[in-house]
Amino acid sequence: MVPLPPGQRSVEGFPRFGTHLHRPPPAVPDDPVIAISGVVRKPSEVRLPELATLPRREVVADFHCVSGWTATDLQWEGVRFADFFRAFVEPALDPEVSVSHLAFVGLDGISSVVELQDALADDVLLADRVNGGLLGGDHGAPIRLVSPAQYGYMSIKHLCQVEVCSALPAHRLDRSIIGRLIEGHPRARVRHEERHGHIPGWLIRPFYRPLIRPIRALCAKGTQDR
Ligand SMILES: Nc1nc2c(c(=O)[nH]1)N[C@H]1C(S)=C(S)[C@@H](COP(=O)(O)O)O[C@H]1N2
Ligand SMILES: [Mo]
Repeated sequence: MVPLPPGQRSVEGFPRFGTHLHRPPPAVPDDPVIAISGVVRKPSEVRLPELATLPRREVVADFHCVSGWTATDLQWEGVRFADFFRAFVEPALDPEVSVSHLAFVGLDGISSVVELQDALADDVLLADRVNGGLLGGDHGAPIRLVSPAQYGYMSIKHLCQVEVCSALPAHRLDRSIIGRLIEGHPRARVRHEERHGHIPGWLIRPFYRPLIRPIRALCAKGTQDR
């Protein structure tokens, strides 16, 4: 078995996690689209059936939440984000503009800001299936970003918008007190334990750790319910 990255503990199964766990997952629109906005010549929308023009890819990877739980050996299916970018974003770019970041936005309003180099990594998917079944509401229906090398907060569920940016998009950063306290790292690479924007990963672990036990319990309950 491959050892887990620093500070992670494995859980059974795959819990639903996120910022608004008390709310049900957002409703899936009848004709879902991924809107492309930001520094493009013209904003556009990609309807999900259009993704069928891209090659299907499968990625088996562990999923690491910054709070310290890891769901192991998830089998994701979808299209590579890099293929989506080349097919639907690049043609709309102004040759003068250089892209540095992408903001990913979910139907629940939650977003992440990812450096272009990380978003274009070979194992980053727009996934519509996990572990042999359709992606359900818990895990990001109808489609989500999956970036296995980064902490889970980058992998936006219920993806409905990709904002193309030529600098760090200040309007996407959470400037509230809580937002600053839990501020993510701009790269969030699990291998380097980049949990937080300013505090070293190992130092912040104990503050997240109390969350693991309730999550383990939630997972155990999920297994019983199934
Ligand atoms: N739209 C959306 N995406 C999100 C979140 C969220 O609250 N809303 N939470 C993030 C966090 S912190 C984690 S760990 C993972 C959890 O994914 P899961 O619910 O499929 O386990 O989703 C990420 N993507
Ligand atoms: Mo997370």
